[in-house]
Amino acid sequence: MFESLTDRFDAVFSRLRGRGRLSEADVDEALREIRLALLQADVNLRVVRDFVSRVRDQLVGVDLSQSLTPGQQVVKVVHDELRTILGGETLRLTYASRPPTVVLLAGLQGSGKTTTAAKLASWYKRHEGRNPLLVGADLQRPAAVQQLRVLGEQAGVAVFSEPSDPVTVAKKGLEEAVRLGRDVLIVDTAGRLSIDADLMEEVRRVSAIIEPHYKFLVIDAMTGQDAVATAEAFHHTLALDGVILTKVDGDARGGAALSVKEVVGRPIVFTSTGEKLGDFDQFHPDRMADRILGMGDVLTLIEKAEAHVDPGQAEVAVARLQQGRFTLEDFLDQMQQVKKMGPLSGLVGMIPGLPKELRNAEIDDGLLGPIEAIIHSMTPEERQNPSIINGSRRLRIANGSGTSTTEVNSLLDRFKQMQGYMRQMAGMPGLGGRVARRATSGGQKSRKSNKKKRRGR
Ligand SMILES: Nc1nc2c(ncn2[C@@H]2O[C@H](COP(=O)(O)OP(=O)(O)OP(=O)(O)O)[C@@H](O)[C@H]2O)c(=O)[nH]1
Ligand SMILES: [Mg+2]
Repeated sequence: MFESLTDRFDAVFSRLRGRGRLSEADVDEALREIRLALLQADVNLRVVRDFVSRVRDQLVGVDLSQSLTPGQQVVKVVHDELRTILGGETLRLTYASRPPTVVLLAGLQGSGKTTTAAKLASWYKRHEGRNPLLVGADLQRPAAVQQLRVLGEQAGVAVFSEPSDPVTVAKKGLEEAVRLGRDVLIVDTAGRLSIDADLMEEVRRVSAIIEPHYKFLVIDAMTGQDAVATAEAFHHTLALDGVILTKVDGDARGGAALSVKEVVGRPIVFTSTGEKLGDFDQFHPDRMADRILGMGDVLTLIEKAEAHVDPGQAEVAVARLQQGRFTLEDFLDQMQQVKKMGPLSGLVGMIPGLPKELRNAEIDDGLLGPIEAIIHSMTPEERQNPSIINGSRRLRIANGSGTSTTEVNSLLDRFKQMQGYMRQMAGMPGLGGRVARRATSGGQKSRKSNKKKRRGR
């Protein structure tokens, strides 16, 4: 999401950067381009107009000719306004004093409700240490409850449903959660092709009976402004608490994300970025503004690492790196841990200061496949000590992994190079220590949060 917008902003700001002073004409020109960029990102017209006028007002207040860094001033103002239209502060999710905390998901057909229900349950479990129950209240499609059961199993979360009617299922689901002592209840509901009175009446009745603490609308980012119109209609009936934006991975423009809060008055709470359970993140307006302006999103990257990377293993890996004892086996472990964090192309956008060419480079997760296959085809001894890999071993590995000896060679060369760098870094005073310290403090933090999770259960 936002790739093209990031490029457009990048172009505007690089022209301003390094300028000693900015004339009024420079600012006008920049604002005109920002306006165009937002419109091309499919942002709601009224939102664009307000955005540009607020940026202009703030820039008038700043004497840019006096400022030492006028370009940066403009960036700051745009950043703050972006954060505002994305929702300002991150929505803090709280818990009912009398559990369970009830979450209702509503939305159009195919928007991603059922997938999101399972992802949200998994998020509550993994990140918050909660013990959720899923409720399948979509009885329109015979397969809908089965789909939720399959996804629930993947997430390790129980699913309640029965073939009666949505209102009864929701009510019994709530009773079941109380009986089982579950602290979060997530209710999946039926969707329809277009907004119709039946749909609205049904979710309204489900909502009335379970009185959710959170009513979230699931919308498909790829449908752009239509999604925003949908949100307005649902908000009218249901008084929403927030929006969950799905299929962000397929939406390069980001128009829905940038318009929803201003148009509907309700923030985006989560985004879904792929088909896998872990492709789901809490939405932070400030971090998103950073990302749009090409400043990266280190915090989300760290959180993903904390949720998916085993801190114990990471510590061992760092220690081995420093001692020059990092083997191909460790390399394979690390690669598999990184893969758990989601598609590589999604991670790259979070790294700050990356040149545009790299940020937009097509990163193919498939590239990791042959590397894994090559390492898998090695004997444990070869993984520990690649220097024993001679011509015949090389051929065996290439055949076993379905690659060529050239590919095997290139992996071995790169690995040797990497070991060299690592030994150099470990030899540098200070640096090795810093890496180690960071690894240990990260580990401690994770352990602490695990403890918290256990207490929560
Ligand atoms: N790429 C991608 N696909 C997604 C995402 N979220 C959901 N999908 C896919 O979108 C399709 C529809 O998702 P569902 O969860 O079944 O949608 P739903 O709203 O429950 O649909 P109905 O119950 O029929 O109304 C499925 O194929 C999902 O795998 C996402 O964030 N990214
Ligand atoms: Mg569904």
